[in-house]
Amino acid sequence: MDNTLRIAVQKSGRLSEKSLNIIRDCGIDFGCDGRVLRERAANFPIEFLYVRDDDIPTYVKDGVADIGIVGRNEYDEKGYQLEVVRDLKFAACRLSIAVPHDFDYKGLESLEGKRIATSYPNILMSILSAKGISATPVVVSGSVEITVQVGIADCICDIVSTGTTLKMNGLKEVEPIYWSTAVMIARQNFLSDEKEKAEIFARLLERMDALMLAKNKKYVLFNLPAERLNEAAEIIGGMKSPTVTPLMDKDWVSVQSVVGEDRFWSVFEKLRSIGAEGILVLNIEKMTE
Ligand code: PRT
Ligand code: ZN
Repeated sequence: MDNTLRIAVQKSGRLSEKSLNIIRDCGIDFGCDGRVLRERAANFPIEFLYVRDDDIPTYVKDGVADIGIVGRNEYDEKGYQLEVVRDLKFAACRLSIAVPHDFDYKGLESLEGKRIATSYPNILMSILSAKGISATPVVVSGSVEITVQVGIADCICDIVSTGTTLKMNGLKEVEPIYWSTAVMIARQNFLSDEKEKAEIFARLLERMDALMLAKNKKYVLFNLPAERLNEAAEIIGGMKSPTVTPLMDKDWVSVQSVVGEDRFWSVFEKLRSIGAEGILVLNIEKMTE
C-alpha cells in the first residue's frame, strides 16, 4: 500500500473550484488541467481523483479514495457510515418542497398520498416518515422542475439556492426541509488502520484549519490613550494577551488584536468612542489558536 492520501473531488460543477482552492491555499501544488482524471501533487503526498459528485461517497466507502469533498446532501442521501471531518461552509443550499401555484399547501400534511419528484428520495422519505406522512417518491436524476408540467408528479423536492429556477418553472417554494453545505468526508477506519496516511491527513487538516480560522477575521492595530487600555480590552473581548506597545508619547500606546469580521463595525465604533486613533485593519491569511 503506498502512502499517498487519495482525495476525491468533483471534476466539474459547483463544488470543483472551491474544493481545489482550499487545497491550493494549503500550499499544495498541482496542475488540474481539466482533462486528467487522476493527478499527484508536486509537493505533498496527495493524489486527486476527479469524479462526479454523486460517486464521491461511494469511492470513499470502497477505499478507492481516502477522503472526499462533497455536498452534505449527496452524503446523507447515500446513507453510508463515513466520518464527516469538517464542514467547509461553501455551496450552501437547501432541499425544499415546491408546488404549482394551484396546489393548496397547508404544511407537510398536504403531501399525504402525493407524488413527489426528487433526486433525494432517501432524505425526503426519512423526513416525511418521521412526521408520519406517506407519499410516493418519483425519482429523477435531473430537471426535477419539469416533472409537474409533464404530469408525472404533483410537486417536487429539490435543491434551491436563490429560488430563480423554481420561479422560472412556475413553482413556488413552500417549505425548506433540509440544509446542506460542502463537507470533507473520510472512511472511518483509515485514520486508525493506516498510520502514515493518517499523519498526512493530519498535516492537511492542520493547514485547512489555519485557513478556516483566519477566514472572517481581521487584524486590528490602533493607537489609544494609555489610560483607556482596560476599556479597549473589554470592547475587543476574548483577547488572551493583547499586544500593547509603548509609544514615544508616554500617554499613548499602540494595541494589536484579532477581531471577528461580524463584530468588526461595532468594535470599531466603540474603540473610536474611547479615543482610538489611526485604526488600521488587515486581512489575515492563515492563523492558529
Ligand atoms: O456532474 P456532477 O454529477 O458532478 O454534478 P451535479 O450536476 O450533480 O452537481 P452540481 O455541480 O450542480 O452541484 C453540486 C453540489 O452543489 C450539490 O450536490 C449541492 O450540494 C450544491 N449546490 C449548491 C447546488 C446548488 N447550490 C444549486 N443551486 N446544487 C444544485 N443546484 C441546482 C438545483 O438542482 C436547481 O436545479 O440549481 C438549481 C437551483 O438554483 P437556484 O439558484 O435557481 O435556486
Ligand atoms: Zn451529481
